[in-house]
Amino acid sequence: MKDAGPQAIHLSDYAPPPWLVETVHLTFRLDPQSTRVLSRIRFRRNPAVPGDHDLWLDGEKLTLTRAAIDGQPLDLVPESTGLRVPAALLPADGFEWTAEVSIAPAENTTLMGLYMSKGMYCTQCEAEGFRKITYYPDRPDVMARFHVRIEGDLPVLLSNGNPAGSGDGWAEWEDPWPKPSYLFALVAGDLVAHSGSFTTASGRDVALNIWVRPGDETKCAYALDSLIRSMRWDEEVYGREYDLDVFNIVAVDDFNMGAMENKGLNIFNSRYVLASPETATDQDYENIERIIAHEYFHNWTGNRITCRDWFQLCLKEGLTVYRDQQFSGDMRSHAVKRIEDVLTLRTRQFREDGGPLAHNVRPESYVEINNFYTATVYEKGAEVIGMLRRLVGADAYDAALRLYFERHDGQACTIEDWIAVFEDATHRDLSQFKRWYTQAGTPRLRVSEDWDDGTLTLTFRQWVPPTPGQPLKEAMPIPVALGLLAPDGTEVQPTVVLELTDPEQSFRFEGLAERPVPSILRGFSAPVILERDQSVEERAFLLAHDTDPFNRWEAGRSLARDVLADMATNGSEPPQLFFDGLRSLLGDRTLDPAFVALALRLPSEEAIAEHLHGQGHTPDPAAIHTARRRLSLLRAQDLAADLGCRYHEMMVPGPYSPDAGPAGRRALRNAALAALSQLDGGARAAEQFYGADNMTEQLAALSALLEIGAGETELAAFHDRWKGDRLVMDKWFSLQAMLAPPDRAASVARTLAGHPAFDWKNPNRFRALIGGLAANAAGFHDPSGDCYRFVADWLLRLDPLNPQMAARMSTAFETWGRYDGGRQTLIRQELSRIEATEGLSRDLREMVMRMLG
Ligand code: 0A1
Ligand code: ZN
Repeated sequence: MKDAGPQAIHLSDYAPPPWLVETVHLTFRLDPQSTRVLSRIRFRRNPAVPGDHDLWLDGEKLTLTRAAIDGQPLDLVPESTGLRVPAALLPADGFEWTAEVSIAPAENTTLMGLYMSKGMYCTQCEAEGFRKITYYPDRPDVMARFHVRIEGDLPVLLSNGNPAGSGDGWAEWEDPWPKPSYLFALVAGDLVAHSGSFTTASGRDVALNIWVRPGDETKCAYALDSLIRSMRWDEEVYGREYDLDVFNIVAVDDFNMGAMENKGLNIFNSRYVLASPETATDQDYENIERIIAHEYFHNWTGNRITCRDWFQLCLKEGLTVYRDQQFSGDMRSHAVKRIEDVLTLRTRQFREDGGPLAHNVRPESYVEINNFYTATVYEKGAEVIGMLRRLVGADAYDAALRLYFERHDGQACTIEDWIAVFEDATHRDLSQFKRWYTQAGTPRLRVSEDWDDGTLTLTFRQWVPPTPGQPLKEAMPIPVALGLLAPDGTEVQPTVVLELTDPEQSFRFEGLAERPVPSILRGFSAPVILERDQSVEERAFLLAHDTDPFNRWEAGRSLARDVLADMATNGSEPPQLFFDGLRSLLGDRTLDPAFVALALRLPSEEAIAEHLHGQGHTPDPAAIHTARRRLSLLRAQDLAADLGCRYHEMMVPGPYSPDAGPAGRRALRNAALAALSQLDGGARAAEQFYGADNMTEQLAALSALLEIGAGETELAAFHDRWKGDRLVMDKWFSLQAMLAPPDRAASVARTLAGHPAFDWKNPNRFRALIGGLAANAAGFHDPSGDCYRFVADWLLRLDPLNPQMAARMSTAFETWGRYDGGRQTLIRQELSRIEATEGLSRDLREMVMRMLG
């Protein structure tokens, strides 16, 4: 790998802060062009760092008006990244720093620090946004108590912690819990609240408010309900109570990510708060529930116990994702949730792990930390926690977590601390397990079977491919959950967890009457790629009989993937057994409709490309697209009667409810609709589109129409109906970009970019179009290279305004190495063009350099 650049920061260079902060008093005099920020900060010496040290305060784009130490004015010349106060000026036993700076929130387009969104002031400080607000040691291992005063002519003035007084044009907030600066937040605006309350297990009353722009308060009920369920769940399952008198959530339209866990004042992308049956899909509701839970759970895993430095990001993110996955499973269906989570892991994380951006769950260096809020840190980070729980068992996991909260409350910790807690609680040596944090790449696991006179021997061989900077790998500890099924479908070996530790290992199962069919990696017990030579018959058998719902789904999935891979590479025809397997699934009324809907979903074109690449082929996006469409059509023809039946049966009567039951029925019904639309010219879909009283059914109908090349009238009708709703219009943009025919994708995208509603400075809208196009695999990779140019042009346009977003979206190009020489050249040309651009942000530059390798 090329060096990430001169400014790379390395984990091995970590040094504790010589100065710690006790208390912070901030006063904000709000003004769009010139907000004054007054700070009074009490510093004390860090006893762990002997000697005399300068005081380094981070600060970016700040205008310093005055600064003093213990009231003595200082004459300091700021550097571009902060201020240095020489040790000689610092009283040895501590001092009070005071300063005044001015900033211009209305000019801040980066959406980091203090910025404005539709007349509302709001902040985003993770990871390093606080330094755009005032001079401060902006690092997570400096934790302090904050007192905030906000002065401004706006009805609602919010910050972290508990209210500490308010009057006309001012409000004060006091946060009793020491926190790092990245958890600071401020919001001011003309907002209204949808309110509720929660009484904690120990009887503390907490006021809950969801703050939105006037008019949106009717769309907050589900978010509030999700918050209350999250609070109860964290008490019941993890014994964690909330620790302030108020919990505020604010929805903003301009936000780079999903949401942010600021102490007592979570700030959300409005798409993960606002929902009504008419405007939000079942998927939106599920996301709201999940993200509300995620941010709430951070109160303990992230806020009370935080990260020592940003290399430890997975300490809070992996664990919190794992906790939100457990929560969603408890609220809905564990089987369905697990399949959905694995689908996300494979689409986003395996893709990352297999390309030039692969990195450890705990990275060892970075140029721009914002580039490491990745699927690897989040989703693989969560898988690592799941494996740990599988290895030590549920009770030991609970004991370890109790110890973690007890031992580390109020601290800024590392992965070493986390592992030590598990070692101490279980008396296990987890040094090999730590490789999951320090070795990148998705392990491949090859299994072979040997049957001899009542004994089945399974031999596992593991291999971790090289990744940037890590040519050689060591063996990973892999928990393999496994069961055995007799030929009549009965389970002769219930699930056991085998612990692989060596490059090659065999396991024997003796005394078997007949040769069983092994069901391997049940529940997807480890984030690995399992390679297995398995007949179509055996897969169909597991699809029909596996008692593990994940592997039952997986059997159908791998069958579909192999069928598609064959069709795309050698034009073969799908086996009848494939359709028969699906028919019996479709006809099984004992199965959860949500599960059946997932089993009917064909692997994405992206997933097939990745699989083919892994098998040593060069994927052809056009051939994959054609094969997938053809299989979809053949399947619809073969199953037409059954699909028609299920379509009618799965109608959901009565008023809309986002619960898992009715949502699962709609999922199956809409899967049937998409299939049937290939046969009926879109008649049913058009009928559903015009008759729908909820967005789930309306959007699914529109999507079914677009997929068969119809839907022009409906697109226009949809636009007219929803042009006033930003979140729904995002769907209108992304659907068209995603489903445009491959040879027209670039022109559709250009037309959309020219649409007056294409407000490209809004992250959700930008992502809808550019992300939608990148998800249109055959379109994006059209051999003309037109889409590559289009996306590169837009990244270059966005970069000066919002580098974080531009860098994120550049991952559209991360798979370039999979494709043929022609496409590789075209993509590298675009990446090189970006790299050569003058004034490129550090964010985008780092990404492009890593992708070019
Ligand atoms: N900690 C948040 C993610 C987050 C990170 C950076 C942000 O900057 C724009 C915003 C949010 C979470 O895990 O939800
Ligand atoms: Zn998080």
